Amino acid sequence: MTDTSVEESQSNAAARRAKGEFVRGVSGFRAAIGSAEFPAEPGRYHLFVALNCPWCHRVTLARSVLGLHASISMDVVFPSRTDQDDPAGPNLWQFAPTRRATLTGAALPECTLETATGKGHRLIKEIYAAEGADEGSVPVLYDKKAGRIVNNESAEILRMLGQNAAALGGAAEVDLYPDDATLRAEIDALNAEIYTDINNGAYKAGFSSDQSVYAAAFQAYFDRLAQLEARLAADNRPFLCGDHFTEADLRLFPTLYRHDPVYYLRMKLNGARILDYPYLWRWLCRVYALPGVRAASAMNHCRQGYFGRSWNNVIPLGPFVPMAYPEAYEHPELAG
Ligand SMILES: N[C@@H](CCC(=O)N[C@@H](CS)C(=O)NCC(=O)O)C(=O)O
Repeated sequence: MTDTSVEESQSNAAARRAKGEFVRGVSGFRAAIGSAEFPAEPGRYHLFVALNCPWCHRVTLARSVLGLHASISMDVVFPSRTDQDDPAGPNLWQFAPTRRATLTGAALPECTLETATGKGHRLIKEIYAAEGADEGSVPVLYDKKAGRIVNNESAEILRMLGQNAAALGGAAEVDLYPDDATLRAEIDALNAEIYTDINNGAYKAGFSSDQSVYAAAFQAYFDRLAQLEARLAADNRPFLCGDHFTEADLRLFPTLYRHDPVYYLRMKLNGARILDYPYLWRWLCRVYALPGVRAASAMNHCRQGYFGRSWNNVIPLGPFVPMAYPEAYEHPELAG
């Protein structure tokens, strides 16, 4: 059975796609750090990410809040994919640290070359091709010692970084998935709802070409936001499961961080802003203020990456009322 906190059901996927529904595919590499094949060792593992990609944002957040900066290296692709005239074809993630971003007119300082395989690949696709795989998605967790991909499913990467944080050389006192059966069941249930209606739901709203699929995703997204707002409001709890930041908070954050400045417009999620939900807004600011979160979040990459050819590569600049983003996230008092 599909774990709906990790990936969506693929039943009738071809027919659903033909009808205009965006159906996310299944990731092919599913091994785990901590196994005999991939032991947990500091300095051995590497991440390939796009900072605009919300699935990558999960793993950059985990790396950062768990204090794994020094022990897990990372390369960052350019947020816009290859153009139509690229010799390898369009829509591919590429390492291009000198490419100019249309948003700023300059290179993006976070972008890197590929430094982990020893081959200096230009494209993510080439890293997969070296293992005979025809995939091209990010994030990718890579074993530098074995020269192999470990896993390319963000939900699993996030979980294994948390579970192996100490052995990997993590420095922080953060436990994203504490060893308590009741709490784990609560986190798992939230993860599934948040994945289906919010994280992946945003893509269903923005990338499906069928009005009724869009309308259902729009409704489910805002219903879930209202439910999460009520959950936080009920006892004024700081985080989704109470007093402590957990995996459920971490997985909600990338979507809400993008909502007002990007998704409201790009994903046609213009029902309301997060700023219109006082408890969710204050939660967003609270998470943003946690050590490591701001450093793992890159608003310029998010803006640059979502407005490609069909938006003329021109990036909307707002909102600036009541304040520009992401600076607004330093102001919990902005919401009612
Ligand atoms: N299940 C994957 C999905 C990742 C995913 O969809 N990544 C997108 C970027 S936001 C991607 O790389 N798509 C390009 C492709 O699949 O070729 C995960 O969560 O890790």
